This record gives sequence, structure tokens and C-alpha cells, in this order.
Amino acid sequence: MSVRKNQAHLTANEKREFVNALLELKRSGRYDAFVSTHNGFIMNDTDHGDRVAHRSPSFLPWHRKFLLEFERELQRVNSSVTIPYWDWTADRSPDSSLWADDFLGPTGRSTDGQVMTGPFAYQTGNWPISIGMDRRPYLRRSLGSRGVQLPTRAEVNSVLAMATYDMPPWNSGSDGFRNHLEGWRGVDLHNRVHVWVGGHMATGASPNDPVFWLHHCFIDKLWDEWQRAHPDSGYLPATGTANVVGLHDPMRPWNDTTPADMLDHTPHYTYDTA
Ligand SMILES: [Cu+2]
Repeated sequence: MSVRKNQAHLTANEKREFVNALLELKRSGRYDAFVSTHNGFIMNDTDHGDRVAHRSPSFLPWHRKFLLEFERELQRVNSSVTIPYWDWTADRSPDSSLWADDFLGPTGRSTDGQVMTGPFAYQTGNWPISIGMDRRPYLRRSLGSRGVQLPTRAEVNSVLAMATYDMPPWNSGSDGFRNHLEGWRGVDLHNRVHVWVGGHMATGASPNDPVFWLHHCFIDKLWDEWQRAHPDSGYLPATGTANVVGLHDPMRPWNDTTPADMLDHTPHYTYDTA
């Protein structure tokens, strides 16, 4: 059984194996297929049209499936690798070990945001960026430079306390747990972390930065925490709703997976805190 661990507790060897699996997926081209899929959904998910991966109830099951598919690719390279999670309420600084050269590498330089050291620096030749808003081929970050702070545990708890999964109009204007976690309304958890990292993470091509997986793994874990806190609350909408993925509707691009299939992650992996 796969166990997803807090990144802060990984051993040097676990970090090395995770990084090496990422580099191998990048080399083979399979990594960029995930960037491309995510970017395509960001471009197409709209508040008043079809919406699957973002600004809609299926934000959480869609990303759970997306991470699961990605984790399976990592495990084809090295069966002992799982996606770690980044608890940004605890590891809140650009000086955190997450951003050291033996793991994800640091923030970008001030002139152009380019990440200069670590395994994903452009000069290594191992991490060319080909999918993005422009043609700059290097990974960019600007950790904490946009005047936002990472969410606090108190802010997380205020969102976990919301008992209703999602509400009409099932988009970025909704009240309820999903949209407050996603961040279009209220204290803003998920979106704010993308902005805090900056660079590619603040764009639709955010999976270009490997921290994407660690951020979304923690978002996935918070969904798990919410389910435990509210055992009588379930995914909504339960039945067909225009432009929105209901509990038993298939999700693109897989078409063989519904939100109902993704509610229980324990057949696939557990978290180290469970
Ligand atoms: Cu996303």
C-alpha cells in the first residue's frame, strides 16, 4: 500500500528517489503530457459553461484522479515512490527544506524569476519548459514575493468547518467547502498558494513546477480531513446538473471515472497521519 508522507519528514534517499522519478518522466515526455492536460482544462473550465477540473464541484475528485494517474507513472519508474504533501501551514518559508537544492530547489532570481540551482534549474539540461504562456524555457518562481502570506492552520480549520460540500451555482461564486478550499471565495486556500509560489505555479501550466504535486497532495489530504469531520456530508450535486459533473457522471478526460469512484482514496493510498 502506498503511503503519502509529509515532505518535511522524507529521508535524503526518499527525496532523491522522488526527484529522479520526476526527471525520468520529464525525459520520456510523459511529464509534459500532464502539464498539457492541466493547461487545457484551465483554458476550458468556465463559470457559465462546461467546467470539470476547476471552479466546479469536481475540482477535488478531478485532481485526486489526476494525481493518482501521475503517481502511477512515477511508480512505473520506481515502485517505492509516492507523492509527498506540502503542509504550507507549517512549512511557510522560502528557507524551508522543501526549497533546498537536494529537493525542489529555491526561488527564482530577481531579474527574470529563473530558478538557478537544484535539480530543476534550466542549466542542468534536465528540466526544459515547453508548455506555457510564453517561450521562456526555464522554470520560474518568486516565493512569497507578491505580498501574500501562505494560509494559516486557523484559516484551514475555518474552511474544514463548512459542512456543505458545494452549492449552486457550482462555480467560482459558490458558498461551501469546495469553493472556499479552492479559493475563489473567502479566506482562499488553494489559489493563494499558487500565487505565493509565483512563476509557473501562478499560471495554467502550473504542473511545470514539481511543487504542484505536493501542493495538490495536501489539498487532497484536506478533502480527506473534511470527509472525516463530516461523515454525513457528501459530494454535491448528487444528480445531473447542466455543465457540472454530478456524483455519478464520468469526468473528462478519462471518461471511465466518476466523482463517486474517487470519494474513498484508501484502495489506492493512505496518508501518514491516518
Ligand atoms: Cu489544477
